[in-house]
Amino acid sequence: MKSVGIIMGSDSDLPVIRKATDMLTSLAIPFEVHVFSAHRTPVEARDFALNARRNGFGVLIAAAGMAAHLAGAIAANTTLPVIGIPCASAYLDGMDALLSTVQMPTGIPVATVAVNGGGNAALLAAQIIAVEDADLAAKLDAKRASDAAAVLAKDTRISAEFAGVQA
Ligand code: RP5
Repeated sequence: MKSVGIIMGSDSDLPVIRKATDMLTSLAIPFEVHVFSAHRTPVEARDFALNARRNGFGVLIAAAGMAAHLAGAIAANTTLPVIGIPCASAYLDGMDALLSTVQMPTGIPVATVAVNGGGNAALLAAQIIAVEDADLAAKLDAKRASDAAAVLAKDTRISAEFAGVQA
C-alpha cells in the first residue's frame, strides 16, 4: 500500500495533525510525519515534495497556519495529490490560513479541507489510496455504515427524550 506523507509547518500544528494520524492508524494506513515550513525551511520542504513519489508516497497532507503557503509550495513540486489543512492560529480564526491554502492558481491544485480538519484530510487521503485498494475501500464503506448507525442511535435517544414534550 502507498503511504501518506504528512507535513506540518510547525510543531504547534501537532494537535490538528494528531486527528489525521489517529484516523490513518485506525485504518491501518502507513504514514510518515515531518515538520517542514514553506518559509523557515523552504529547501527541505521542496526536497521532500520532489522526492515524495519515488519514496513511496501516494498522497501528501500539508498543514499550516497564518500565511499558510506550505500546501501550495509542496504541490508546486510534485504531481502527487496534495491535501491542505488550514490551521487556526490566535488571530483571524483560521480565515487567513483557509484563504492562503484554498486559493491556488490553475495548474497547481490543493484539495483543501476545513479549518483544523485533520480527520477529513486523512479520510480523503484514504479514499485516494482506496481507488486502487479494494480492501481499504471496504473498510471505508464499513466506517461510513458504522458512523451512520451512531447518528441514528442519537436520533432514537433525542427523539425519545422530546416525544412527550408539548410545544
Ligand atoms: C505556520 O505558522 C505554522 O504552520 C503555524 O501554524 C504558524 C505558527 O507557527 P509557530 O510560530 O507556532 O511555530 O507557519
